Amino acid sequence: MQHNEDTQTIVPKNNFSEWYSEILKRAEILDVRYPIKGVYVWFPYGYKLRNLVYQILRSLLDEEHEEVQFPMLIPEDELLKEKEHIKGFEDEVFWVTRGGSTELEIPFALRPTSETAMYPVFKVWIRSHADLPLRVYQIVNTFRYETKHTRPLIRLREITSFKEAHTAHTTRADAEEQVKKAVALYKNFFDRLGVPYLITRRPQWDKFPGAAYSIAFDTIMPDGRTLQIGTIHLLGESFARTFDIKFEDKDGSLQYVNQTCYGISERCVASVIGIHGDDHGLVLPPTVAPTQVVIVPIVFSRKDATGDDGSRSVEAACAAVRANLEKAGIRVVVDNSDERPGAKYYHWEMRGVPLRIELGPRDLKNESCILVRRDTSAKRQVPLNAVVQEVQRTLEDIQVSIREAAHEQLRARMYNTNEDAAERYARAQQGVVSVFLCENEECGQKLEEQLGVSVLGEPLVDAETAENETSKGPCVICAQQGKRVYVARAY
Ligand code: A5A
Repeated sequence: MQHNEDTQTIVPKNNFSEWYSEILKRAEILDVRYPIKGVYVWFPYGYKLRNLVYQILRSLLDEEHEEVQFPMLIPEDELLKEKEHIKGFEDEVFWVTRGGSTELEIPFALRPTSETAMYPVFKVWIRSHADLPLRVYQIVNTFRYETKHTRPLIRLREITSFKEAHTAHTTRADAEEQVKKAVALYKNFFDRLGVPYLITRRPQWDKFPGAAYSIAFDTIMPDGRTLQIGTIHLLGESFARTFDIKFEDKDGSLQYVNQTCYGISERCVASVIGIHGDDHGLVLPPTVAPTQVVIVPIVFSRKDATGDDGSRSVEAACAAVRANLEKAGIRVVVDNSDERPGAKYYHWEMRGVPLRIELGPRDLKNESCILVRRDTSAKRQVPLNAVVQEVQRTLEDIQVSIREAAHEQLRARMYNTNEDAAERYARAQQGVVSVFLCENEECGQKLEEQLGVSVLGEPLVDAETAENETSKGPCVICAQQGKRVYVARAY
């Protein structure tokens, strides 16, 4: 292990855009030097983080879904079948038009999402009510010719880690039930990442192309802009009618299936990085940290390291601590490189390792070591014979406290400024503003223009608070009856 990076301080996080680029590079998450716009390369460390995040997502999905893999190429005629859908995507599709030097008779689209790849096959898979519900997912790359400013992990032209789930049901009620389950699943997922979210129903004029309605998870990034980190769509029968997906019901009649789909991309990794990181680099929740504990031997001479004089060596003590932590299922490394301790601290802090153990000759004499938390920098002396329990307990503490800190940040960026137009404008530059808006698309667009924001939609509240009397009021644009909506500058 050689850490060659310079140890100069990084751009402070309050300059979020530059901080973000610098962290992706210095923590070796993503290499942005690939020569296609919006297309990037995962570094090994970044990919380890990505895999741990997706392992959580996978384990949640595996409870009720089966994993599949569909082709990346979609024949043009299938892609064009669903009129609403293609209207939404036509400007974003990459096309394969040649095989070698031969023009293809039917061009192939690179999937921007896989409804039109999957549903012609659902038609032949689904025969009877006994085949339903069908619940599948895949984690694949998808391609979107994004014209807005591209950004690593946030707005990609090749989305490398697109998790899309697709379900089919006998009734609309069952499909709506699935939407609720998907919301619960995404809540669970983001909770484990310590990423706070707002859940809204998108305005009808901004739903997923082809859906009956769309529900979105958004988080607030440190610059006050929201990032949509997941969406859940009730498709109803629209795709079933287009792709003729029918099942034979118990009474022998043929019925269209009712569908849902829901997706998450590597934006979930961007949210972990953006929300928890600080001026020293990444701060990773223990659940997804590729290395949860780094052990740094503090040695001043060869003798300290190896115990030449017959005393117990620091090296051996570090190896023993590592073995015990590994046995307890903790992801741990010992940094035996030739760097100075300070350079090692810098290296592992940048990578967000939640806990550092420092162990030197003096600690060894006391049969103890020092635990240092990445999130608070708090140091504590811990007896070597209790190190496993102490590490486990501290990792749990860190998980909880970085999640709470993130929720605190989110709450601090939520503003309720229905009354004053100037204040509304000012607040919309800093976070999420809640206002009343009617369902008219023109009012939505006027508001978006006035404030330079996006309408996220109507917040979804728990059943107990649904009666909240302030959820309705006069539209800020036309003064007709409106509903409470969130607006914000969005990525
Ligand atoms: N078939 C459904 C699931 C679908 O495609 N929905 S979606 O278009 O809303 O995409 C799902 C999620 O992928 C979005 O909520 C967003 O978080 C993410 N996403 C969309 N476009 C992206 C892009 N260009 N780069 C990175 N992530 C993107």
